[in-house]
Amino acid sequence: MKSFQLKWGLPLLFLLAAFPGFSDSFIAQPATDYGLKIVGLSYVMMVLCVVFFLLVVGVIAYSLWKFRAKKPGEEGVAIHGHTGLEIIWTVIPAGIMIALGVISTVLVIDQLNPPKKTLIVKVTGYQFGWDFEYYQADASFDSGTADVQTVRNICGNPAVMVKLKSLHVKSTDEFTIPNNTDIRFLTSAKDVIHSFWVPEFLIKRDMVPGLVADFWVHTNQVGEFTAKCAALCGASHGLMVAKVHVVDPQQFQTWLAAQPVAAAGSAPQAN
Ligand SMILES: [Cu+2]
Repeated sequence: MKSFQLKWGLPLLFLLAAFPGFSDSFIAQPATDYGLKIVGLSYVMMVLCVVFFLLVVGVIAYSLWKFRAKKPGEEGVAIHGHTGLEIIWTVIPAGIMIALGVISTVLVIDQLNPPKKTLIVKVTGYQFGWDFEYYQADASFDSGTADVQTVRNICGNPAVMVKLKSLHVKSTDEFTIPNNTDIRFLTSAKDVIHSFWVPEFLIKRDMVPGLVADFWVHTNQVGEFTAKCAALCGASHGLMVAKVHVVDPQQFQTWLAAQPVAAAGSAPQAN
């Protein structure tokens, strides 16, 4: 039974994962443009894995059968070297690896170049909850031309970054963002290392005290999702979940206007 699992378990898992319906349990359905690209790339890699696994195992199985010793004591056919084949099975995998590397690099670089105008949501993790602050660049400030570190540092500087609202209340367990909008998340932590993860965004950032890490997404789906802390951060780590409401932009403005402003001086200082 064990050998059956070893032989067939993994390829079976790959095959099942290639079906979109079944793969929901492995990879979340993307709710952002970036998520779509990541899932697309994952499927391309998955299909390549399955194809090459079957190809290699198929050739091995065929060779075992074809070139077997047919009678007791008889030697199997000994074959050594085939320059043409060796070139093919070196060049093709190398080409695929380079192509996947280039595509992955493009996706990484994409994260380093957020659009010029984004809604900025600063998320601060603490034991055991989240603080959410909303910022928008002042009209005179072009966040697209400022380097990443500058944008990370300017939150809270009213000269360039307008704080729209702070949802700093103990145990904030939900927040709202607009659909069809470029949103830049700046993440940090107050006490220990946390990790901000919304599975449907297909991107995750570790939240380290004293550092601000960012990522950006373009939301493309209205719905309710769950933000989770993805770093074991203490006894009540499991309670660090927050509902994410992605709503129409007009609805977002209404929601934001209705939020009470956090008391002065209570805003978290994480960076
Ligand atoms: Cu945590």
